[in-house]
Amino acid sequence: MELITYLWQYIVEVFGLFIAYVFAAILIFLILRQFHSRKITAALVVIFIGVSIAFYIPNGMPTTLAYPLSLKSFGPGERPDLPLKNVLNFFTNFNNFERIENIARDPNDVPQNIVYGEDGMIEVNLTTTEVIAEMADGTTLNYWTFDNTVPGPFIRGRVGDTVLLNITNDPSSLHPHNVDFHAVTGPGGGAAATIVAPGETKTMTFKLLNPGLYIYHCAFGNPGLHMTHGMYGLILVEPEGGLPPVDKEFYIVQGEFYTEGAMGREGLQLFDTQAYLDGKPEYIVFNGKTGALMDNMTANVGDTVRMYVGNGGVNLISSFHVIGEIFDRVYREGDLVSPPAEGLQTTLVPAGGAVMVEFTVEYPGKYVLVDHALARVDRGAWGVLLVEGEADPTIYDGEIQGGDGH
Ligand SMILES: [Cu+2]
Repeated sequence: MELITYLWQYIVEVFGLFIAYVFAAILIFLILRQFHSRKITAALVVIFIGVSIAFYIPNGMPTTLAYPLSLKSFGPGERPDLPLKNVLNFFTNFNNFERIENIARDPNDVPQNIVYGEDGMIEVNLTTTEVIAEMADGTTLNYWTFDNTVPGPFIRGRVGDTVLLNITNDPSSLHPHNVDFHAVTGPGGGAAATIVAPGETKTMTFKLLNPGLYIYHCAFGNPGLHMTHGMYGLILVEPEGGLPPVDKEFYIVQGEFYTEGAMGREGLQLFDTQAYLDGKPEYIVFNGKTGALMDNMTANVGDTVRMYVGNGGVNLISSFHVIGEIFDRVYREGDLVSPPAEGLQTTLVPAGGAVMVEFTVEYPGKYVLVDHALARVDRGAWGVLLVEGEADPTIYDGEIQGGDGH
């Protein structure tokens, strides 16, 4: 019954279509009877059926039902759609999927003290899951995650460290998963050694050879399909000696979600393969859902703020900008080896890449983070850093009205 409440919009749509179609056929039949000719009737019925098959069914059906059976992919992996068997499994198992209250990873969730084993190893445990959660009020998605949030956990190490990774695929999952760390040197960035079927666990170790800020993501089957369900996160490899201390660190990852229903449509939203191939996401968000970063990032005047910003993609490059601030240092594309760029307004975050930015906050107020390709803000790509403290009128003096002032 719960499934019906999630799907009622589709049911109404299909029901409406069905009624219209049946009555169109009846109407044509009634008109034909006026001819009193079996031959004409038979010919026109055949034409009606032929036109229906050739034109109406592929074009007039809601795209949800037009399952892309004929889809071709020229990629090295699987097609970017879900096997029909898995779609049916999804609906049969719908009530067994865990419901996650808030899919968004807390942007403050950056580990500060790494615990090393006696052998100098860092242990990382990841669980891949498939869950139901809200993208926006009333709009629900089937998310695939690392550890039940988007992005997955922030992993932090230092160059020369060895990571002992345990990856478990939750038994309730319908798909195998794995993990490709862009920080890993070797086949698939780890993906080749971490494929886990539902209920399975795999262990591997890898050495962090290169400092930098890196994306990790699921790369099983069609990797983009898994990533646009939410399977990505960041791994930081600090350079020798570590990064200089700052007052605040935040963890933000942009991502795209391709849904059958238009932006804002309520109910369960199914994955739209065509929109994915076209690169036209309905939702472009920071940390997995709309409004994820509205009221959870704060700093005080005088603080140095560091933001680790990733882009799970899979189609768009982010133009990351903080309204009312200038980045003092930008570690472009996550490069922690070269000297940073200084005094930048907007920086690019490639799909499957990251950037580290630092700035000191000098004046209190609300600072809005955006992808400055601004139509994406309407699709969800924004957040707020609230800065509190003394206002210095030599820096900014004016009556602050609505909007982004407060
Ligand atoms: Cu996956």
